[in-house]
Amino acid sequence: MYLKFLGALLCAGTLSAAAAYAAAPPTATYVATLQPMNTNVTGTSASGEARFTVAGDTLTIDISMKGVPPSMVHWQHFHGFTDNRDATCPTAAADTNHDGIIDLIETSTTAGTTMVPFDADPAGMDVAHGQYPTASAAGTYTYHATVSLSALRAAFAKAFHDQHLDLVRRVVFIHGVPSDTKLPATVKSLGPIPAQVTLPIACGKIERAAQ
Ligand SMILES: [Cu+2]
Repeated sequence: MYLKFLGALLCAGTLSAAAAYAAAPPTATYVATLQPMNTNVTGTSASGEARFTVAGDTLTIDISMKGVPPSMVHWQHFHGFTDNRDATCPTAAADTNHDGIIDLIETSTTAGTTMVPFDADPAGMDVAHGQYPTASAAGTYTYHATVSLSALRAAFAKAFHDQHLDLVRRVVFIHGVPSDTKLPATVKSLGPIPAQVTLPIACGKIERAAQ
């Protein structure tokens, strides 16, 4: 009688543990370690981390930066190739016009195109008009956003005819030097956007991380 009761108890315990495990959403974490770029222009060494956590339909994005030009807005995105080639951060070789600066256009050979903005509404995918973070007077900032993965995938598919965000094939760029920074005319930007706004100041390749 006692053994039978114990058996039922163990069985019920195992079942409830299994149910709890099944109910927990699968999670995956991706991290990009951001290394400085164009330090000869910034005069600082921008570095930090971008962390992406996927849990069910929620993508949580956390970016933490230091050493960025202070008291100004910094554009930030993931860039990649629309044919899903593997994007990498540019090296000195990307400076094809040899002006000593790797501008946004020169990043395209290794990193592709601007894709998803880390602004107030990433799924809105409005790169040029997004609300991006402002650095403190000490040159630091943190960014936190939660995004519906299905909404982001739908917006991504509309823009790039591809449903796959494919984070591990993307790189994160942080941009921006003060608007009064003198840049040679050889430093190119995107359309009418000033080169000071789009100048890359840090880059990191997104990699799958252990939990
Ligand atoms: Cu960008």
